[in-house]
Amino acid sequence: MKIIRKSDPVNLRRTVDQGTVEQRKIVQSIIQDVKENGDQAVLSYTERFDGVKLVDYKVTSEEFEEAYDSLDGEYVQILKEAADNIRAFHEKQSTKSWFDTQSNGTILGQKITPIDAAGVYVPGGTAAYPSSVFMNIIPAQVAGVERIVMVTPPGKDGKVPAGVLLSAHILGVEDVYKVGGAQAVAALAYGTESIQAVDKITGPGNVFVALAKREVFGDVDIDMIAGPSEIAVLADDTAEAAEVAGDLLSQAEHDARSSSVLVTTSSSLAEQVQSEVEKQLADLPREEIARKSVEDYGMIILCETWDEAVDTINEIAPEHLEIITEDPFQELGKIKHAGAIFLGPYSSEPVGDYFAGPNHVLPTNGTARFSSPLNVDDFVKKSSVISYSAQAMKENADKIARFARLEGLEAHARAVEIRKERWKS
Ligand code: HSO
Ligand code: ZN
Repeated sequence: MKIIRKSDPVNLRRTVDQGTVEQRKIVQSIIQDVKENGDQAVLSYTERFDGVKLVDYKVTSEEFEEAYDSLDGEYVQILKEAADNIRAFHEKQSTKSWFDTQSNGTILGQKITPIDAAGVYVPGGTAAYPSSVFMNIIPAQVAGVERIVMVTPPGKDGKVPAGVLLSAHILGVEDVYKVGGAQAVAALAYGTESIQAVDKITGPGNVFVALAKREVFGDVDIDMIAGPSEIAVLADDTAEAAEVAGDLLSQAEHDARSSSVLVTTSSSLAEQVQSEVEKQLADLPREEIARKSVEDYGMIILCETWDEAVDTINEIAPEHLEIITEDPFQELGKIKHAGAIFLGPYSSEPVGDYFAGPNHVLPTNGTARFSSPLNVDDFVKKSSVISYSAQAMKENADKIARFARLEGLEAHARAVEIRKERWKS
C-alpha cells in the first residue's frame, strides 16, 4: 500500500461505472425481450447466462426447508439476532404523517404511505450475502411495504445459496425467484406470468444489473447504483496499526476495485499500517482480490495538519469512515460527507456490515456528498394534504387569481374566482 503526501497529485474522486455502449445495447434488448415474452425470455436467459435449464423458477417451500436444515442452529441464531438489531435501528427511522391546523381553519399536512411492492436483487456467487438480504428487506418491512419479492441468480445446479434463502425465510419473505442479471431487473420492473411487477428495485449487482436498473428507472424507482466497497480510516497515533490494517483489508477483500484509504498525520502509524497490511495480506483466503484492490486503489495519505486530514476525508466522501483518535466524537462535527461513520477503536467496519443495526447499503463513489444510506424513507412516499377553509379562500382568492393571470392561465384564475359566488348573496 503506497504512502503519499496530500500535496502529491492524486485523484480522490471515484466515478460510477457507466458500462460500454455494447453492454448498454445488450441490456436494452434483454429488457425488451422480457417485456414482450415474459417467463419464456427469463428462462432462456437463465439457461444462457447461468447455465441451468429451469421450468419453474419460484423457490418452493421444500427448498426453504432444505436450506434451513443445512445450516446449524447457532448460525441461525446469529442471523436472527442480527435481524433484530437491524430492525430495531430502522424502527427509529420511521417518519410520521403530520397535519397542521391554522387559525383560519385551513389544514395542511403530509401523509406518509408505503410503496405497494418492493423488489430486492441479491447477487449470486461469492457476493451472495445473507446480510444484504436483511439490509434491503428490513427497511421495506419497517416502512410497511406489503409485497416484497426477492430475485437471485441460480448456480449451475439450479440452487440458491442456503444462507440467502434462510435469511429471506427468517424475515418471512416467500416470494423468491431464481433469476439474475438484467432479466431479473426487467421481470421486477414489468412483471411476467410468474413475477408480479414491483414499484421499486433495490440491491447491488454486476454491471448488467446496474445498467438495467438505470434503464428501468422512471417506470419504477431504484435505490442507487452501488460501486465497489470503500473504507477510509482517519486516525492519529492512538490507533493500533494492526487493527487499522485489518479494517482496511476487510473492504479490500470485497472486490479488486474496492478502495481502502488511511488518512493520518502520523508518519509512524503510516509506516506501521503499511507493513501490517503486507503481513495480514499474506494469509488471507481472498489474498488475490484484496492485494489487487490495495495495490490499485489503496493508499495511505500523510497530511501535514489535522485540518488537512479532515478536508481529505470530506473530499473523498467515503462509503465507510472510521475515526480512530483520542476523542473521535470531537471530529464528528467536522465530517460533512460519509455514508456511515464508525467512531473509536471498537467500531470496526464489519460491526456495521453485519450486526450493529445501521444499514450497510451505503452511497459509494463520492455520492455521500448528496445521498444517504438505504433507509425506511426509501420505501415510503409523501402526499401533500390541503384542506382550505372558506375563510382562507375568501382572503386569498383574488391573490391566487392574479398570480394565475400573471402566468397567462385564465382557467386557473376562474376556478378560484367561481368560489366567490358562494358569499355573494
Ligand atoms: N461492506 C459491504 C457490505 C457487506 N460486507 C456485506 C459483508 N457483507 C458494503 O457496505
Ligand atoms: Zn463488507
